Amino acid sequence: MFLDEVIIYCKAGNGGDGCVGFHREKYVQKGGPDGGDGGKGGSIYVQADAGMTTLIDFRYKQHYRAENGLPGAGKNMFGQRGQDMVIKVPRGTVVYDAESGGILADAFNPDEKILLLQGGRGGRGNARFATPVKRSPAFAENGEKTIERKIRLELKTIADVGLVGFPNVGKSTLLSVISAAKPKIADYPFTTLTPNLGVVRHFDGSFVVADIPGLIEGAAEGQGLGHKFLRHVERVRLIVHVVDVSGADGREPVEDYRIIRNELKRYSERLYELPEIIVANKCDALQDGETLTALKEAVGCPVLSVSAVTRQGVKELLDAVTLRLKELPPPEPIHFTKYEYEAVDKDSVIIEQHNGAFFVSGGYVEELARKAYLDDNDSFNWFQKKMRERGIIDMLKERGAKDGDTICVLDLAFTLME
Ligand SMILES: Nc1nc2c(ncn2[C@@H]2O[C@H](COP(=O)(O)OP(=O)(O)OP(=O)(O)O)[C@@H](O)[C@H]2O)c(=O)[nH]1
Ligand SMILES: [Mg+2]
Repeated sequence: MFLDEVIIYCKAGNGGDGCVGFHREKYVQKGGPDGGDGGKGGSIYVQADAGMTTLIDFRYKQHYRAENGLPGAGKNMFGQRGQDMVIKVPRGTVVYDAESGGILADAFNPDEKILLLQGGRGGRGNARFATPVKRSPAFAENGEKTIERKIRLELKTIADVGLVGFPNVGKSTLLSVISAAKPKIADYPFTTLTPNLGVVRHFDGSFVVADIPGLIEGAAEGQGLGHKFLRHVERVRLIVHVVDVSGADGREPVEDYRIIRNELKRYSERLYELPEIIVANKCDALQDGETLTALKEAVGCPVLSVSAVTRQGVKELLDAVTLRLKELPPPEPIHFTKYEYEAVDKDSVIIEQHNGAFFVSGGYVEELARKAYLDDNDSFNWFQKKMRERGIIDMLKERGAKDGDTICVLDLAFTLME
């Protein structure tokens, strides 16, 4: 079974919570804080697996969760990191955030591990929050909770050559004689229902050919099997356009050729502009030489006369393809800007209180905190001034923060002082 589009649900692991702990030892009355940090949650990666050709496995397993980080412990012990999860996908799978449609990854390079969702940050233990004023903080930070994301996988096969043409023109027959692939072949339209791939070895080189279901006029509007399989030739470097010139089906080769060109154009300009080799197939059954001559005149570029059944012209076709591929740039991944999940709303200010400490988060404060350096007085004053200007100090007071309380923003912990 073949499947080229699926929705799955992925969640990176939560970060482990930080620990509140105090050093204990005989004869030492008040040990310092020694609660360790929580472990980072496992991240989710995708990896192209050359052995896979369909997304069918994802129909049976839709939920993917990486392991959570473990909480920190006393004696400054870090919590264990959650294990990452690697989702294997066929080569050529494009990964989208299903809600926004933004592209997250293109599993193009074999075996490359691509980060999809980052595991949650581990919370910091209380040892990290000790300040000269508050030497024994009795609070720690919670680990970051991650959000489950709805992800869409779309397979866009990676091949060098795409076979396109009307149904029944002999595309699959051609694939079967040039490669070891064993596609279904029969004398009726729409024999091929899903793409077939074949590796062609010619002299000392090789290339991959994709054979897709036949197209008909109006494929763009969903006629026949529609356009949906064209995504499997979207990334090829060269189109081999197969036309039946035998006249056996009562078709007009020139018209057939134009209809298919038009459908390619309607699908995408890029596909339309790809270099093309035209194959006049079924030459063994040519009823009237006129059709072939007419096609050659109409298209204004070389047309290769072939018979997939007798193999006449097949070697010449492979020579021509090999030569053409040599001139063409190597295939490359799609160009895209990775979709970034909105971390926090830019204007939001979130104040959380645990065990007497105030945790402030949100786009603006976090940005400030990244710039500030608390050991430097000027920098710290600047930071506080900005917080005050933005009304964040007032918000903290409204929430009950008093002088001497600890305020935490990202990695910074400081004492509120008026
Ligand atoms: N005489 C002759 N018949 C051919 C040739 N190539 C293919 N055929 C026949 O044409 C019919 C259709 O061949 P397929 O290879 O299934 O055609 P297709 O283009 O893959 O068709 P779809 O999968 O429906 O799009 C079969 O009966 C083949 O035997 C050829 O060179 N000469
Ligand atoms: Mg076929």
